[in-house]
Amino acid sequence: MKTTLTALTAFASLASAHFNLNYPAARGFDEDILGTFPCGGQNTVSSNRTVWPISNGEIALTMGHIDANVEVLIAVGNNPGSAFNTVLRKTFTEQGLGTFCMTGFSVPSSLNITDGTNATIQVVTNGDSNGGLYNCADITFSSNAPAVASGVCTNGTGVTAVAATISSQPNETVASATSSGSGTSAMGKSAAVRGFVSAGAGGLAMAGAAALAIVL
Ligand SMILES: *[C@@H]1O[C@H](CO)[C@@H](O)[C@H](O)[C@H]1NC(C)=O
Ligand SMILES: *[C@@H]1O[C@H](CO)[C@@H](O)[C@H](O)[C@H]1NC(C)=O
Ligand SMILES: *[C@@H]1O[C@H](CO)[C@@H](O)[C@H](O)[C@H]1NC(C)=O
Ligand SMILES: *[C@@H]1O[C@H](CO)[C@@H](O)[C@H](O)[C@H]1NC(C)=O
Ligand SMILES: *[C@@H]1O[C@H](CO)[C@@H](O)[C@H](O)[C@H]1NC(C)=O
Ligand SMILES: [Cu+2]
Repeated sequence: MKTTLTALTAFASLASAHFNLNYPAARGFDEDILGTFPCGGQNTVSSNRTVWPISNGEIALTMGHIDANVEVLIAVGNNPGSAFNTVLRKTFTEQGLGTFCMTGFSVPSSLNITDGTNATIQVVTNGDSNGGLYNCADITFSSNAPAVASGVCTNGTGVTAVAATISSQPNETVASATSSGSGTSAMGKSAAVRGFVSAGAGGLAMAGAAALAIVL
């Protein structure tokens, strides 16, 4: 899938693979190394930080898997490396393909955030059978952060969030998020099978791209 997807970058806006971090702006994106901890291979801090609010922040993703576990963490500082020690949103399960807008983020007061504090947000997801997927966004906190532009942070049709059936982090789960309606344990062989099924359904959703991939 890796090489065919690389050949299909023209379809990127139609059929996004894995997931995209759209807002606050990601450092960059390389889907081939999105599984590289801590920031999907994007190790250089952006020179262009998004001004982001101290309370009621929003994070916009595009989901390329039919379901995925998602967690959001933060590290304070100008270049915090991999010190994503604070959880902003604990692991939950997202369901559905397309745009996904997480709302209501507030930083814990224990972090002593003030206007002008720099930090980096880390979004961890899964959805593939081989561990976590990552991206990061560099921000500057401001209590006067501008509102997110209209249309940037929305939920696609059928995109929703449910409680996760795991308590660990998305990068520590073996398989995809569980689908609603499946009654058995989220771990082990059945989960691995569901992960495979999810990947297949995601591929089918990319109808034109998948057809071209067969030719390639
Ligand atoms: C800087 O970031 C803002 C917000 O993400 C974006 O609108 C703008 O185009 C960026 N500017 C440059 C030069 O990258
Ligand atoms: C935050 O980062 C910007 C560069 O993106 C830098 O100019 C500024 O001094 C930093 N702020 C603090 C408080 O270190
Ligand atoms: C998963 O991500 C968290 C948050 O950044 C990190 O603390 C942990 O070490 C990661 N685990 C693995 C197995 O990479
Ligand atoms: C926040 O400020 C308090 C009081 O000054 C201090 O004890 C604490 O260590 C600070 N926390 C951080 C994360 O800097
Ligand atoms: C998108 O859906 C999630 C999960 O249901 C919800 O928490 C969030 O508030 C929604 N976003 C918007 C912009 O309504
Ligand atoms: Cu993927």
